[in-house]
Amino acid sequence: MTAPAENLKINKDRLWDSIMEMAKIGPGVAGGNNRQTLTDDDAQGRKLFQTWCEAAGMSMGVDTMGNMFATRPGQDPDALPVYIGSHLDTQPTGGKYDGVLGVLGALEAVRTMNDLDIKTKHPIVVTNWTNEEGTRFAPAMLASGVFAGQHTQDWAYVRVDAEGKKFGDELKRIGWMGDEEVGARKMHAMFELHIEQGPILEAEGKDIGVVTHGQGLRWIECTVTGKDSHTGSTPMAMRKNAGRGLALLTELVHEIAMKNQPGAVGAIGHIDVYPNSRNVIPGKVVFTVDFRSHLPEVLHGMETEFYARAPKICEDIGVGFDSFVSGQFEPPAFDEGCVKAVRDAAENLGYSHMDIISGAGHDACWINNVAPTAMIMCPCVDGLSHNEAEEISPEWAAAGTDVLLHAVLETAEVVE
Ligand code: HGY
Ligand code: MN
Ligand code: MN
Repeated sequence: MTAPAENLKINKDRLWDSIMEMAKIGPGVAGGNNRQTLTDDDAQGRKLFQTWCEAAGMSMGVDTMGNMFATRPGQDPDALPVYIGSHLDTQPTGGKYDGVLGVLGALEAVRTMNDLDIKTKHPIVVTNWTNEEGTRFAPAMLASGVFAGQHTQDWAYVRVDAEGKKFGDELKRIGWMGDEEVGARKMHAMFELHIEQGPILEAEGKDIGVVTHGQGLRWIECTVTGKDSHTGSTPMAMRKNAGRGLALLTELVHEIAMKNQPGAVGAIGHIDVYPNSRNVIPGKVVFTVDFRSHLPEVLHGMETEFYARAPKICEDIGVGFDSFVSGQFEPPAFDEGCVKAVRDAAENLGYSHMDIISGAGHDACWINNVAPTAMIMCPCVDGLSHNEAEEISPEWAAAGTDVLLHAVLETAEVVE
């Protein structure tokens, strides 16, 4: 096996052009993207990705969760493939790079291998995971979670969006319900390139984040029940205002996270108010608490404290409280061998780098349960993500993809 030449680099302009081309599909209203999972825009993005993969000589497989797998053959047909990829679905007010860099960076790595006729022992599989964001259908990382055996496919198929549409029905409607058994594929290793979505790398002046661990997550969906009534004629003492419950529990989540600094985070991002009328006291509020920490004991402690205090806070103001966990995973520790391949690649390429813990969840967090997995991160401007103003530089994108290419060639074993 020969080590990849240290000056081996990807084609920065081709990568950037592909990212900008994908960004035209499902545009947002402020320069970013709204290409939510299982929409017609998602289907259009998938078709473009498949066209590019086939133009790069790869064959496409699709499983029953819509996960897409484009294979570049290896020299040893019995060798398990090295998987590289991320997700093409976006938040409603998403950026152009979250997930997309990881999918199109993986494609660019294959395009570069093709340019130089590089042969590897292990096949390479470029992957697009369905519904990483969990914004239309909770939970996040749904399809990689089914692939990794964390959820059943039957349960996933009946996840519903805000309009009551089912995941399985929508997957079939857009024509991307494949026939491969989800989870049947076995992996030699998996690498995911992703923007940091936080401020650390840019603040530290580093080109590359070598992701050693990730945060664990708890999504607690809560329902506070009061009584709809007139905002004008209902005396204050008679009100059962579910909106007050939301306000008090929003502050509780913030207080619990702040008690667990440094490192813990907590917020409420999803909120549905009923009937959401200007002159009706909210009779019901449904919302999702998002707690995260890279320390299991902190994550569990925050969840425990929230459950211990939230019902009493609601009882004291005369409203009801109910909840269930709508998404969760424990803090992942990535594979040391794969992490070393990433770190060595950054070092050999001369890119500044630092070990980092991923603040966001990723498909790699689930795949880490079934295959040796690691992640590569690049900085993003002001650490901003899940915002249409999300921005990275072409140089950051190229550096991350160079590291991905070298880590993959090291792991897939270049052969003459
Ligand atoms: O929620 C997350 O961390 C990811 O962006 N889906
Ligand atoms: Mn992402
Ligand atoms: Mn995201």
